[in-house]
Amino acid sequence: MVSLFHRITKDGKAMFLAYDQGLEHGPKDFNEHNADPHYIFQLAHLGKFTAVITQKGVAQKYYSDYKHRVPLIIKLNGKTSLTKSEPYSPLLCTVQEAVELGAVGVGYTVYVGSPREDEMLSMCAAIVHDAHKLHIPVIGWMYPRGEGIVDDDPNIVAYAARVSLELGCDMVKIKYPGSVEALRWAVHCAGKTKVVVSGGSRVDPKQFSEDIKDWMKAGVAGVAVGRNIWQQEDPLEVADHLRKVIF
Ligand code: FBP
Repeated sequence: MVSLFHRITKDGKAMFLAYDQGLEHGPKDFNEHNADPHYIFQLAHLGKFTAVITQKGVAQKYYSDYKHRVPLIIKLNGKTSLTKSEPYSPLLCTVQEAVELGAVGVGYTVYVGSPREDEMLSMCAAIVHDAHKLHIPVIGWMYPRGEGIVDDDPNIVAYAARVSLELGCDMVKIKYPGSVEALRWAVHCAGKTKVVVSGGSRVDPKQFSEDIKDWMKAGVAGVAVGRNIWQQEDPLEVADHLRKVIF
């Protein structure tokens, strides 16, 4: 049987280029080159990423030129970093709209532990229902957040990974919980839901490749990385290293 995520993986492995930071963090993450979505889609294509992740607006205005070159995942919710209210990420795009824009996968953030977690959990479950009817895989961005929540606490990261399985997500994106053992436990708890790790803020490229080697040892399916690619001086070189480590 063809897997639900065969269009966004290669040999069961994922190497996603994340580019939703324009909404999540704003232009402080960008320079003259990477502020331009064309630069990113080109990079995703030349760097042989298995998919690129954007919000719907970027997809609407730029993706048509790259449709047959790199698969698209649309992030269905998002928020800016300007608000100081409790962690909540509203829905901005439906599964149907995402598919019409060419997406072959969708992503949705749940801030596990937020006082508004209930809204995000039920929305995520509804998205899984809609997406699966269209044979579209769902990636849950499961980020523990809220008062008193330590977001890289291994038990909480494993809990977040498990939540994605309970909701029916096909993949879950988590942050590195600080050790290979903790990551391995999160992968185990996620069961048949595949785990991808997010990149985080930019580090030395050699260090980054070493980190990813460790993550792969824990049994993850791959990475969903943004700044550690498109903020680097030579992003294609980093992508080459990444491919060697992942595949
Ligand atoms: P990076 O690899 O650049 O960290 O991107 C991963 C990601 O999950 C993005 O998809 C998202 O925009 C960002 O991190 C959100 O990070 P945070 O909520 O920690 O600011």
